[in-house]
Amino acid sequence: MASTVIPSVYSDPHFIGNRRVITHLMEWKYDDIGNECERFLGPYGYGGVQVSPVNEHAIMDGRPWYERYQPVSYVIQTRSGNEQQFRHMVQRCNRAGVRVYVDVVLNHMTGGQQGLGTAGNYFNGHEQQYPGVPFGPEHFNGPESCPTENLEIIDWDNPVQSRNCRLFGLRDLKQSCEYVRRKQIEFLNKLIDFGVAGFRCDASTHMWPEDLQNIFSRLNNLNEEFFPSNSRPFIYHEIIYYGGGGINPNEYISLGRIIEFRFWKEITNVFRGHNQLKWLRNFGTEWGLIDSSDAFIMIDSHDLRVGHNGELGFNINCFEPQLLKAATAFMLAWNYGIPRILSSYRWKQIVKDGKDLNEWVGPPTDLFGNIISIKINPDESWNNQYWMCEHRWKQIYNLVRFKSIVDDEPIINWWDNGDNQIAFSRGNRGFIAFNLQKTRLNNDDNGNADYDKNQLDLRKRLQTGLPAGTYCDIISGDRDGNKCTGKSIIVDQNGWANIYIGHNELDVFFATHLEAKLTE
Ligand code: LM2
Ligand code: CA
Repeated sequence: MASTVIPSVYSDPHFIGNRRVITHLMEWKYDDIGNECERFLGPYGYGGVQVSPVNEHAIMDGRPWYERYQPVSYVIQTRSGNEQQFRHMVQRCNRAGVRVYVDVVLNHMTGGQQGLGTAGNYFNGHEQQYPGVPFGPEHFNGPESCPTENLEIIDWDNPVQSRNCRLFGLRDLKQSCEYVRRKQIEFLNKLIDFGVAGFRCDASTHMWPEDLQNIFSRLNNLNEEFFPSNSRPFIYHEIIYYGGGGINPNEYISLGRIIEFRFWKEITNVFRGHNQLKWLRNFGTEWGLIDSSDAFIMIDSHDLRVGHNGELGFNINCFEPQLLKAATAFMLAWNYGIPRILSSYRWKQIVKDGKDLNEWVGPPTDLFGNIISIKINPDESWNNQYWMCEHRWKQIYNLVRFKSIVDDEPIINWWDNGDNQIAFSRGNRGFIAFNLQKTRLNNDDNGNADYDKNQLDLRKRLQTGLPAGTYCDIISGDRDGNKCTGKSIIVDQNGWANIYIGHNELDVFFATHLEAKLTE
């Protein structure tokens, strides 16, 4: 049983204080991330930042975002910056109370092409030559270890194929080889010594758990300048699993946390109106998900946003901001796993036959191909023609704070209307309600045309669990000194309050917590 498993030594994110949430500043430059740690992530209570792969990768035509998933060497140099800049960023973020996690691609190098990497190293994928490391053909899986004719993964549920054959033609490293392990350990230890708190492990399904175990066990403890002694790196694994056969995430549980794709899928399904909100009452292990203490969760990601994994039109991304905020709100309010918010750049989505023709488009650049910096204006707006900055959306950062405030308090006072309105408290520290009744009806084609519009509103006296007082809604507004800029509720001596979420409101949820309470 999962609950008897000892939590992995790699499952602690090393957040400072009661910080609880990670954001992925996809493709951001290190100087910009350093600034953002100091001026926003630190002050607004984010626990950590995930950075896109930092090591040298193939330069591809048109500079797609996914070129960063084609390593050429372990030299730290990309369009996000060089080693000095990375190192400086890590120090600044740690000092601002924000941990840094690096996306590491250990499974493979490039596809079959040849060319130059971002640090100027030549490579030849066809011949499996990577002099920048150096790696040669003997360091890759081939016919002796991969049983398929063309060395590609064909049966994804077959462990030998999945681990020893090529993922989309990407040259597959032989991690059973001591030399390969040593090169990867050197790279990871360098990052650790710079002060990172851990890693997102790309394509974990395609690597043998025993190879990863060997590599991780030889990693340094985290840098004592920033972490308590004997701290182990935090590691979270990409393992796409929806139940049934195939490679089971349990194989990786001793190696860190698992990115729980079932969490993403079930929540997306509900918020898209394909399942009723009321069922979420016991959402978690009772739905077959892994233990909360082993889980890492998300609503959107660098892949999902363009329909890599999942499906365009199902996946929720920045082009449906209200839906993204609502699903993210549930993720942040529920007591499960470690949440990550994708913060993306803008691209022109062109949907054709269920595919985004611009799925490849990389970060915004100037005429010379340099990534454009984030620019924050005096009124706190930013150059949003380039950067979406989901982590700066008020509904999202206010719930990042909510999560810190409610801490590990249990979910109590669950209420639902038997359909698509729900509410719950987090102990006596926070309260949230959702009204997706309208969304459901929008997607409901079974002809409820004469449905009473009033029934679409959530208008109900509910138990909030909160101490008596006046509380500001942190979604429609905020607390500003001793007044509310948006909605407010009055909680009586017994914790009850009138809650209202109109069916035509922009945000379909209401939330408040102890720090949004007005003084008497
Ligand atoms: C991942 N997790 O396990 C990342 O989340 C995902 O973004 C990576 O794929 C994948 N593993 C490999 O690191 C991305 C992208 C792919 C892209 C690869 C390599 O989603 O589309 O594949 O990076 O850049 C691209 C082409 C593909 C081609 C391949 C090899 O899209 O058509 O396959 O390069 O040249 C022939
Ligand atoms: Ca592999």
